[in-house]
Amino acid sequence: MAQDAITAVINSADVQGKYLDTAALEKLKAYFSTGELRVRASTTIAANASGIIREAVAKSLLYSDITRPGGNMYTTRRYAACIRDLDYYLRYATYAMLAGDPSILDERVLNGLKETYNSLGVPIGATVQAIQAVKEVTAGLVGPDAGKEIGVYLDYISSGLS
Ligand SMILES: CCC1=C(C)/C(=C/C2=NC(=C\c3[nH]c(/C=C4\NC(=O)[C@H](C)[C@H]4CC)c(C)c3CCC(=O)O)/C(CCC(=O)O)=C2C)NC1=O
Repeated sequence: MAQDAITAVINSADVQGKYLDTAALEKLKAYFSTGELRVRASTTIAANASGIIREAVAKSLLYSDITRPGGNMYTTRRYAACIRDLDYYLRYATYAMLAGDPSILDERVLNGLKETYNSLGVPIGATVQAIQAVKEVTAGLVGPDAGKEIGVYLDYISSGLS
């Protein structure tokens, strides 16, 4: 089950039958103190998602062998599938950032993804490069602090694929 920063610390305290310890409380403090930042960033990302993806694709994939005949993004259908995948990554990373917890990514994005990519010949290195470009473009838009918050979850997807 996907959880958030609060249920994560509560569940682990409950397993031990204890109140939250100092480390758990510090985690919650960090989560609450960045709350407004994360909510604001998610609003900006939502309003600019398609532009972010377009720019990230231009920075990382366009004019490479991947978009030429024989490349995995060649043909409108496959190009659109790639854009859609990047859109999923940004949207789910935004959910995870709001939750302050990556478990939603394991559950709804990464589960079986690597196997699917391998069986379809979707290049993972190029995908990770594109996700890193999404990270940079997003940080440029939301600023360095919020960029770090969303970056954690885009990196989580990149590592999960690698
Ligand atoms: C929300 C969870 C979720 C994810 C993550 C997801 C990913 C996903 N991407 C797919 C395909 C694909 N993904 C890509 C992506 C790319 N090709 C490249 O060269 C680029 C590097 C890269 C974009 C960055 C492409 C081109 C396909 C189509 C491959 C094919 O059918 O030949 C497929 C196979 C089925 C389909 O075509 O729709 C899945 C399941 N689906 C989901 O439901």
